[in-house]
Formats: sequence, structure tokens, C-alpha cells
Amino acid sequence: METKKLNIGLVGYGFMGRTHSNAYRSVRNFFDVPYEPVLKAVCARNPERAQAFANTWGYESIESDWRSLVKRADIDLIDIASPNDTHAEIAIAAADAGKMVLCEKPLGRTAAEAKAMVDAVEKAGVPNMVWYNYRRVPAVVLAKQLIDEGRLGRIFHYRAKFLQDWTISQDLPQGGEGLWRLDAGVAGSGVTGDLLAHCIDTALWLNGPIQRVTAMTETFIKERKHTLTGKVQKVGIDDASAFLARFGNGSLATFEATRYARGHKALYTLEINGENASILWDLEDLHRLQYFDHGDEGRLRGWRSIHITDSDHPYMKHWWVPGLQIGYEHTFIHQVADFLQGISEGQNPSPTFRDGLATDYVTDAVLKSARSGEWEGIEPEN
Ligand code: SOE
Repeated sequence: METKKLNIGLVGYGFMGRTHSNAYRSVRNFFDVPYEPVLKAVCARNPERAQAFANTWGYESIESDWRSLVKRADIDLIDIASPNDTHAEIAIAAADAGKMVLCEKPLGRTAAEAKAMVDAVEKAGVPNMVWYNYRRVPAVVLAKQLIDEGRLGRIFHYRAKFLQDWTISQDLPQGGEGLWRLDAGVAGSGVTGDLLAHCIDTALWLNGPIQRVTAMTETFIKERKHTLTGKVQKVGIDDASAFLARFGNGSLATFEATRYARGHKALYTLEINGENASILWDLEDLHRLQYFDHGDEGRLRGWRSIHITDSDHPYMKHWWVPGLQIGYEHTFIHQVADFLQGISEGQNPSPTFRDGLATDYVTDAVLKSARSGEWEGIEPEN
């Protein structure tokens, strides 16, 4: 297969900058994709740190202003892995410059921001994708296949939660590198945009559109010192968020996310109960899918714990031998592989910016309902 080069310009060098860089570097070792990602430039405000990152990951050059990066003729794709308040401006400028755009989740801090991003990439006609990486967990893809094959039958319930415990300390400041997720101005919201957004993206993919939500949120620590100002300031994010939802297919759902579930670090679980079968998945055991099929012979009926490591499981033929599992970083590699394959065939693999907007409409409705105390509908695009 003829391989074309695809020059990447990455903005941001935090946790997500690392996961994306690793994916670009690894993808061709495992997937026969028609593009070769070339790590052309990494952009970050601090040049020494950017250079250190470039040295570690093999970027050819650095930039300290994303505007210069976007203008470069030798860049094909802008990848936004910087904090949420930068997503819209960079994505719109990149699309206007004719670049492909990949963006970390959530797409916008609000649906209005995300809508402007969708308009920009669609007007420019450039490939685009949001890094909702959990869609690329082999067990979650298998769940999607089982649902699409109709094995669950009519769906009654969808249940998702994403539990963490890293912000319980009152002494933790808000804002600045590493802690911008606690600064509402930068992040847009707290766990609703950071964690529930993952649960919602997967849910829309697996179970279709959500029609209405009723939510509650709480900010347990009301004031924190701000890293950048040094002053104690009001906390504007939601520390915990829970909502009930009705899906278009008639199923009922509960969603919960918090950073105050002592002992839980990244417990993202989802369960779907259908008329004929149920599935259950847990990020902390991501290579397993729990499956219960009521059609099994009665004496042997029970929950199966399927070890998703066989070559006929999604993505697994690209990895090791049966029985040997893969992990979190592989989901990003799968996403890059699907993107490169898709664009070579003139398709734009999901989740596109439009899919990211659908999630932002739900998170907007969740936050609106938490304020109003009422059931809220979801915007029509969803
Ligand atoms: C927050 O701690 C976080 O890193 C999220 O921002 C990621 O999206 C999630 O995958 C893991 O948790």
C-alpha cells in the first residue's frame, strides 16, 4: 500500500499530549494504515518545556504560539490537546486555514462554542474528530456490535457512572497547569464536562439520542486558592453531577459523576439491560465484557465474563496472541488508526465534531436542569 505522510502539529503537552503522541508514533507498528503520521511540531507557551517534550516524543520543531503553528504550510493536521478554553479559537482558525482538526473532549465549554467549531470544520470541509477514546475500547465496541445485532432486544435501562476522588482535599488549589479542570472559566464546568461527557458520548453511540434530563450538581468545596492569582476564590465548577434521562428508544437512564468518591480513581462503568440480555463494562477491568443472555439454557444461564483478547474481538488481531490484554493507551492508537483509514476512503470516522456537539447539548441541558430544578429537553441536533 502506498503511504502518504500526514504532518501533525500538536497544541499542548500535558497528559493528553502524551497519549496522542504515543498513538501517532505507535499506530503504524500495529495497523497497516495508508498515512504515516509525522510529528512535525509541538506548540506550548513555555519553549524549554516544549523542547523537552519534542525531544522525548520526537517532534521535529516547536512553536510557542498556536497561531504560528496554524499558519505553517508544512502542517496538515492540528491536534488540540490544550485546556478547554482554547479549543474553539484554535479549531476555528485551523479549519479556516484548511487543516484537518482533532480536538480533545469536551469539544466546547458550551454547546454554543461547539456549534461554532462544527460550522467552521463543515464550511471548510476538513476531516475532524473528538478524542472520546472510550469508544475504541474493544469491549465497548463488542457491546456496540451486540446491541446492533439486536441481541439485547428492547432496551429498558442505561446506567453509567464515572467516579474519582482526586479533589477531596480542601488544600488543593484551583487553576494553572494540571489543575485547570477546577477553574470554571477554563474548563467550562466540572465533572459534567470532564467525566459525564465521556458517559454521554458512549451512551449516545450505544443507545441513541437522549430526549430529556433532570439533574442535580454540587460543589462541596466552595472556595479554593487560585494558583495564578494566589487569592482564595469562589469555586465555579460542579464537583459532583447526577442526572436521570429518557432516551428516544424509551429506555430510562441514570448517570453519575463525581471527584468525591473516596477510593475510586477512574471507575467508569456502564450497564445496559435489555429484554433478552444485559451487558456491563468497567474501565478498571477494561478488557472484559460482562454479558448475560436470557436465551442460554436455564441450567447454565449466568453472567459471562468475556476476556476480550481473541483475534475475532474488535481490534485484537492487531495486537498480541489470544489471552494477552491491552489497555488505556491502545484506545488512542485505535482512534488514530480509524481516522487515518477513514480519511483515505473519503469518510470522516466518528466521533466527529458534530457528534461532540451532541454531547455538549446534553451537558448544557444537565447544567441547566441543575440550576432550574426542572426537566430540560435537548437541542434538536442531538
Ligand atoms: C480527569 O481526571 C480525566 O483525566 C479526564 O479528563 C479524562 O478525560 C478521563 O479519561 C480520565 O480522567
